[in-house]
Amino acid sequence: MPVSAMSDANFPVDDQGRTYHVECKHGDIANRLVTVGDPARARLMAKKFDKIVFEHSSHRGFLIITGIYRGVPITVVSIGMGLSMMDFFVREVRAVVDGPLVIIRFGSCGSICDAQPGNIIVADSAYGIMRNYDHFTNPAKKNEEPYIITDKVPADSALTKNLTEKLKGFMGGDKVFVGANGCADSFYGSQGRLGSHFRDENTGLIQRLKKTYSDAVSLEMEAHMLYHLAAASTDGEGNPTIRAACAIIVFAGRNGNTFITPEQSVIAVENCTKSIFETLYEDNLGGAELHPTEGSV
Ligand code: R1P
Ligand code: URA
Repeated sequence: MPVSAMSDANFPVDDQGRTYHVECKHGDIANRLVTVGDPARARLMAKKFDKIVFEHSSHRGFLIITGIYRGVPITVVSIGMGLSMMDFFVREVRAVVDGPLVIIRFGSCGSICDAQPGNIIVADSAYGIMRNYDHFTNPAKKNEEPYIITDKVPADSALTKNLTEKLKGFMGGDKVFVGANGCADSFYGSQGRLGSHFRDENTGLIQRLKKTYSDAVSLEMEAHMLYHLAAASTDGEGNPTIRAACAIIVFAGRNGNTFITPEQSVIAVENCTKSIFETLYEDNLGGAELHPTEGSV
């Protein structure tokens, strides 16, 4: 249940202006954001803050932690999994923050390149992979491809460049890979995982992705929605208001059927947190805020 009564069916908010799902209001969220899937990852990141100034868990599973890092406010939000959760997050934080937003997704993925579990992939672009639902249930559409692959949407190039440099500095250059990320609407069928309980028709899917995009490196479930909404964001005059990038830890090695160990995960989260916070600390919000301060959250 929401914490209090809502008004406005078009964009529901409570009597204090709190959004319906993320439950954030003006003043809760910084212009510099990190979004993660797992609340435990958000809490580990928050340990690197000098202090925490706001924390809230929403009834729909969003965890918001706003803290101060080297004098600069940064908000970490854990959103759970999938395209809809990214959509809720981006639209609801956009509604309660004035000025530009810079958002770095810090997630996990499966590698379809040489990157091994524990390595980091920077998604310099992302594309969608959707099950073509009608293909499976409408005999007239049986000839269509079982999966729809969208065009690539680029990440913000300056943000990606700085993030990649920081990750290479903290992790070592040989552990950081850059390329196109496939963002699927399932962990299973549309990431080419095989099983016998459903007709998924996906045995050749990963090969098709690599053929479509020679720089295809990884598979996860939110990056394309983030880049798409950043590209579709507008200040009313056609100028985008959101810049975005992604650093994703390889959890599953899809080529060699390997998986990350807990120890590798701890090291990766530690080094990525430093890299992401330093990248956000140095970002000047496109010149909108050259001297960020603690009081500006
Ligand atoms: C699947 O296990 C989840 O892990 C990945 C996928 O995108 C999906 O959300 O990212 P997170 O670790 O950020 O949740
Ligand atoms: N997250 C995904 O979406 N896929 C993987 O293989 C690993 C993490």
